[in-house]
Parts: sequence; structure tokens; C-alpha cells
Amino acid sequence: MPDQLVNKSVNHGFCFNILCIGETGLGKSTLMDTLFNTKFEGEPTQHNQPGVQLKSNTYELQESNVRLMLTVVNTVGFGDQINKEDSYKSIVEFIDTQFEAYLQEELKIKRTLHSYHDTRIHACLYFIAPTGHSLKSLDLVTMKKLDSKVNIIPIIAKSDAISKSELTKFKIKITSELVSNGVLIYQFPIDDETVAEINSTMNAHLPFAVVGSTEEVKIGNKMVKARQYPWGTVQVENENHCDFVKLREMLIRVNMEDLREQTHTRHYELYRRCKLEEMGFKDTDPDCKPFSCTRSLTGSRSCTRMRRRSWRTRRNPWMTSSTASSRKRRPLSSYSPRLCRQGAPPHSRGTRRGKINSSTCCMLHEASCPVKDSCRNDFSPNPWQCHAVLCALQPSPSPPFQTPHMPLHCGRIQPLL
Ligand SMILES: Nc1nc2c(ncn2[C@@H]2O[C@H](COP(=O)(O)OP(=O)(O)O)[C@@H](O)[C@H]2O)c(=O)[nH]1
Ligand SMILES: [Mg+2]
Repeated sequence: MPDQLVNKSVNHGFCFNILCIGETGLGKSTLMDTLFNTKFEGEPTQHNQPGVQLKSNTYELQESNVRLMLTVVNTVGFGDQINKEDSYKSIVEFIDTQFEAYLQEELKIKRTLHSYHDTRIHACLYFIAPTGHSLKSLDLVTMKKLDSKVNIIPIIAKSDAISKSELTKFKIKITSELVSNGVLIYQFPIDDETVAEINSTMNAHLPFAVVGSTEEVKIGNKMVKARQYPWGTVQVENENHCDFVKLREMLIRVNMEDLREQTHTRHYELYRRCKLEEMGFKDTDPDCKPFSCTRSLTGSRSCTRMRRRSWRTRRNPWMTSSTASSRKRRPLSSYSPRLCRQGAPPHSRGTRRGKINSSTCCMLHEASCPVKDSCRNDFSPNPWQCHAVLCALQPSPSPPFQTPHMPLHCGRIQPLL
């Protein structure tokens, strides 16, 4: 049975979509290049953008017989405007547009979901400036608007700019601000016994303090990625220097499948329920109660966890070695040799070949998503307990297939009974 599952997944290939949110110059592009050991396209942007635009690049990574479609979405111009009030809007619209595209595919009579390129965001890396003070209002507002739509992994960017003792305090401060503002960040799951220990340890390290660099420096007789300063060298992959390795392990190796699953069963499910209710769909259950987003969230979360397989091949087979750059044509195994030694499923060992083909597409943030201003979710400081967003039903006289873009009316906050 597990072999069947693995073979099926390998044949289909995987897709993984990362959204990088953070102010211009915080090191988003550098970190992505460092994480995937390549040089993605894109010129550094200036600070004069009139608004926030989302730019998406898709790359095809291949390792052995495993294909990974990686999409990196960047928030160009985030934090560059004098009035930052609307900065989160284009991000919310973008995420909803991807949900909507998937929903429209699902609603088709003749669906091709198996070959559909899923553009839903699986992980959102939120880059926090290394101020050592506290989160900015822009960070809190943006994360709060997004936490019911995407798995947020906060990271402290350019953490070499902050001292060790300040960093400890800064992490505590950020965590307490997130909690007191009711911002839900993604927690690495601890109900799968094969990863429970490492995940619970890593949860305690959040937000990860990262350093990015593609520059290689000779340390001893090894070339390592590092940043050199007059007073010393920061090694990106040295766990005493920063949490880059922790982030890479958690994001790409251990929890990639959980991030994908949470996106589908929790965030997309919430969008779908809201949308279908607005279209006039009703479950025929006689006890059918008004839709509660919070209940839906907690319910789907526990269901997901119940179904979790405690089977080590849930870890990502292509991460047993590495990714590659098309330009340098590096062997995939150069990416993360340590991962190769640890627990690589048998099928992914052996000769590794790889290529990366990139194709770039710009997603316009003005995309006409019908729910962009409707399905907003606001939660109380303790969202798991007392509040829910109720969607007002709007009966539809015609089937949704003919009227897929009906207006929605969601977002009133009501206490849960
Ligand atoms: N000190 C420090 N500088 C960094 C780090 N990562 C990137 N940078 C530098 O910050 C500048 C902006 O980086 P970039 O990746 O273009 O930022 P982006 O606008 O967020 O994509 C570049 O000069 C990078 O070399 C880091 O971890 N620490
Ligand atoms: Mg950039």
C-alpha cells in the first residue's frame, strides 16, 4: 500500500508554491536562491512602486524520476508606499484568485484535476525586519488578514544584523505579539510520531532567524555559503550562526506534504464552503446549521490530523538530495548531502540527474476575483474559542455552473454558541 502511494505520487509529480512577503530589500530573493541553490530570475526592485504587485515564477525541478513544479511568488513593492493601508489587499486577492481557479476547475463537469497546475499557495514566508524591537503594524495587519487563507511561517530576515541576546528577546516579543493579536501562524504538526519530536522542537524555535547568501567562502578545506564581514564570517548553514538549516528542513523536507494538505483541507475548504454557500448550495443534512468558518477550521484541522499517516515516505522523496541550477548545471546532490544520508527512501537513491526549466509569468494583482472584498475573516484574540464568521446565504435560482461569479456576502462576526 505505501509503495502504491509513493509510486502514484512520483508518477504524477508534485507542485509546491511559496509566497514571500516582506519589505523590499529584506533579502527575499537571496533567501530563495539560497534555499534552492540556484539563481532565480528577477532584478532587484526599487522603492518607488506605486502599489504592491505579485510576481510569480514557476520552475520545474527534476530529481531522479521525481518532478517538482516550484512556484515562487514575490510581493514587489511591499512596504514601499507612504500609505500602507491597502498593502495586504493585493496579496489577499492573489490568494483568493488561486483558490477560485481551483474551485472553477472542480466545478467543471469534465474535470482534469490530475493534470491541473495547482497555483494555490502552500507556504507563506513572512519576512520580519531585524529591528530587535517589535512587529510593525503592517506586519500584524497583513498576517492577520492572511492567517485563515495561507500557512504563515514567520522568519526574521537578515538575522546577522542582530546580536544573540537581542535575538532571543526579539523572538519572544514577536511570539507574544502574534498571540495577543490573535494571529495564527503555521505550527509544524506533532501528531505524526515519526516527526513529532523534531517538529515540536522546531515549533519552539519559531520565528526562524535566517541569513541568506549565494556567495561561497572557503572555510577550512570546504566551500560554504557565507557572508563575510570585516570582523568575521556568517555561515548560512551553520546552526550556531542562524536558523537557515532549520527552515530548509522544516519547509522542504519534513513538512512539505503537511503544508500542501493544510492548504487543501483547511484554507481552500474554508474558501470553498463560503463560496458554495453564497452560490446557494445547501447540504441536505436536516440538522444543517449556518456555516461557521471557525468550526470549519478546527474541524478540518483535527480531521486532517486524524488521517495523518505515520509513514516516513510522506517526507518528500526529491528532498533526499537537492535541487539544481539550470545555469550551472550543478548535480542535485550538491543541495543537501546530509538529507541524502538520512532516511532517503530506496527509490530516490542512486544516480541523480536534474534540470531546472524556468518559465516566468506575471500574475496581475488586479485579477477579478469575485470574492475579493467579501470573504474577509476577522477573529477575536482567541479565534479557536469564541468567534466565527458567518456567511449569509444567498439563494441562487440557477446552478453554479452557469453563474460562477455571483456576488458574495460574507464576513459578519457572530459569537459561537
Ligand atoms: N546582512 C544581510 N544582508 C542580506 C541578507 N540577505 C540578503 N542580503 C542583502 O540585502 C540586499 C537585498 O536583498 P534582496 O534579496 O534583493 O532583497 P529583496 O528585495 O527582499 O528580494 C542585497 O544586497 C543582499 O545581498 C542577509 O541575510 N543578511
Ligand atoms: Mg527581490
